[in-house]
Order: sequence, then structure tokens, then C-alpha cells
Amino acid sequence: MSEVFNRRKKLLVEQYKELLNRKNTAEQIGNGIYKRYLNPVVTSEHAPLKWRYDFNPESNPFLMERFGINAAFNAGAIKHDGKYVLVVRVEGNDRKSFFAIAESDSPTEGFRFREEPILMEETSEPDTNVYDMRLTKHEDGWIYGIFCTERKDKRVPAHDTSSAVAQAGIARTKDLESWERLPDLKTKSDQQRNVVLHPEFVDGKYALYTRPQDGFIDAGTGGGIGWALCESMENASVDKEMVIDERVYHTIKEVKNGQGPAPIKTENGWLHLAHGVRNTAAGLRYVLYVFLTDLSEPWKVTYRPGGHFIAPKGDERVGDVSNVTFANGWILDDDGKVYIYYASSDTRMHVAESSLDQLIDYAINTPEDGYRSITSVQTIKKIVAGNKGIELE
Ligand code: M1P
Repeated sequence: MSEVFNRRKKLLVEQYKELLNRKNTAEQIGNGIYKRYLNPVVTSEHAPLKWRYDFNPESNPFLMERFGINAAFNAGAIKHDGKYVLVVRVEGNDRKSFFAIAESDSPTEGFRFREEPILMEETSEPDTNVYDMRLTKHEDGWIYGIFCTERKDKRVPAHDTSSAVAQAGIARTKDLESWERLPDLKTKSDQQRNVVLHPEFVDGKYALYTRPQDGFIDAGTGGGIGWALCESMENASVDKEMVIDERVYHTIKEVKNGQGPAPIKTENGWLHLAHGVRNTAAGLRYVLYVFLTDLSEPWKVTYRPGGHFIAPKGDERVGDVSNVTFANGWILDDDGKVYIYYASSDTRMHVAESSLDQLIDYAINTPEDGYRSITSVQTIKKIVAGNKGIELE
């Protein structure tokens, strides 16, 4: 074995161990709604060395990286067998995404990938790219993973090498180890992303949050978070999508929006996390927002706290697709704490800690967007009036 090989191997292993054992601490004060943890919880550097390097000195004398990992982001999340489990969207240097499980005994640090990524079976129509899995522990006993399956658009002329079609792929598991791929969801929409399964039957049917769109990127005449019922997940098909949370001019979800993880059931209704997108001179800006829907009629929005809940901050602002926060996973823990796993700029995963009580308070008591500058000032004046006579010194 060459000296170069040995030295590189030693350094790589040391560096990797240090990363995996790195402690994570929460920000000191936060905004009272949640606390961000200071270090990302999963990054491309967390990908196992054995995925990336051939450790045979005969075939890899320079100990070169053979399969580069570009990013680790947009993870679905679930607590399973006492572990905090993330189904991470791992993206290779070749731009293809795949799913891999990173898990920990702690919700905020120590995430380690399992030995091998998930080999997701294809349907009769092979996926070019799969990503952004939402996990739902459904009352039928299965854990469903609904994700985006992307394929080249066959309807365009040959010189168009970038037009794509996004649809919802479906898989299910009981143990997060073996996955059964089911046929893709059939809808009447040309493009479908951010599809999420509601955890309970509604009127004896499966209920889905959808996001109908005309274009791969552009909402066109579509957009908004849709609601649809379907008879079976084994041949999932929906006839009608009803938009329950629409996009609105001059708000954080002006251009498009999409359901985040499956909603959490609370005494006050279903708690939702979603992303909203607006356009800027620097490109699209993705932020997270929260809303509540009715317990027995989950398609009816009851509270819409105005503005963003989480927006890119500091280093989070920069990455492969800058100015993006995106969440498709959160975990309600046994003690009422809620861990929000969010990705920044399509590059790495972070966690923010809150609690059900805090999130419900936030959802119910945050003023709604009044849609005009004057209504924002009126809201501030109301808060100031309530604070009259309170000394802050
Ligand atoms: O690049 C930002 C996000 O863009 C898409 O989200 P949406 O469908 O709402 O536009 C997805 O590709 C998502 O993975 C990505 O993070």
C-alpha cells in the first residue's frame, strides 16, 4: 500500500468520525416559536465513505472518490422503533437523487446513514429521478412513502433535452427496510409534485394532498395545495382535486406552494407545514409556513398565520438552489416536542425544535396576512396598544 493511500485513508476516516460525533446545540433565544440547531444534521459529507471510495489499494491507488455525493436534503421523517429516522434525498454528482435512511437515537445530532441506500424498484415506466419522500404512518397499518418521480417529457421535440414530467410515485413498507413499489398516482394534472397522504381515512377513503401544475416549474393555471380522495393505494387514482390552500398575490406563496410532511393531529385540528414560493430578481424564494385545518373536515382551513414560519437564514441562504427552505419531514415526540427537519438551498438538512403547544399557539394567535401595507401597520399598532404601560427596562 502506498504512503499516499494510507495517509488519505487515515485522514478520511478521522474526519468522517469527527463529523458523525459532532455535538449540536440550539440557538440561545430564538423567536419563542422554535429554536434552530446550529449545525446541519445531515450533509453530503455524512454519506458513508464506503459509498464514495473504493478502499482497495490495487484498484484505487490514489484513494480517489469514485462516486461523489453532491447534496443530502429534503428528507421525510418518522420515529420508528425509538429512533429518529430520516429518509434523505441524496443527490450524486451525476444529479440523480435516491433515497437513503439516516437515523439517530437523538433528534438533533448523531445521524448516521445505513450501510446502503434504498434500492427503490421502478414501475414499467422507469424513473429518471426520484426525490422528496413524504412518510405517512397510515391507520391501515402501512408506512407510505410518496415521492416525486421525474421522467423526460416525451411530447416535446428532440432538441428539447430539459422538459420533464413530474408525477407522484408510491411505495410502502412496514419496517423501513423492505419497500413495495406501487403504481404511480393517476390524476388529471399534467404535473404533480408534493403529494402527501393524510394519515387517516376520510369517508372510508384515502385522502391525499396534491399540487396540480401545468408546467414542471410553473404553476400556470394550476397551483395551490389540493385535496383528493381515492379508493385504494394499490392502484391510486383521483378524479377530482379541490384546491384548499390557494396561492395569493403578494404573499409568501404567490407563485406556488406545496404541502410539507403529513399533518399532525391535534385537539385544535390538523397542523400543517407547507412551503410557499415567490419570485424575486434573484430567482425563486422558498419559505415554510404553517396552517391548521378542521379535525373532521381536514380540507377546511381554520387558521392561517400570516407570513413565513421559517425562511433561509445565514449560511442556509446559499447552496445549489439558493434562497430555499424546504421541509417534508417532522416528528412529534412522546413528550410533545416537535422536530422540524428542513433543508436549506437544496443542499443540506437542519433541525428546529418546537412543541405542539408552541405550534398551536403560533397557528392560532399569529395575525393573518391582511394583504395590504396598511393592514400590517394596523396589526403592529394593535400589539403596541396592548403593550401600553409595560416597562421593558
Ligand atoms: O428547488 C427548490 C424545490 O423545488 C421544487 O419544489 P416545488 O415543486 O414546490 O417547486 C422541488 O424540486 C424541491 O425538491 C426543491 O427543493
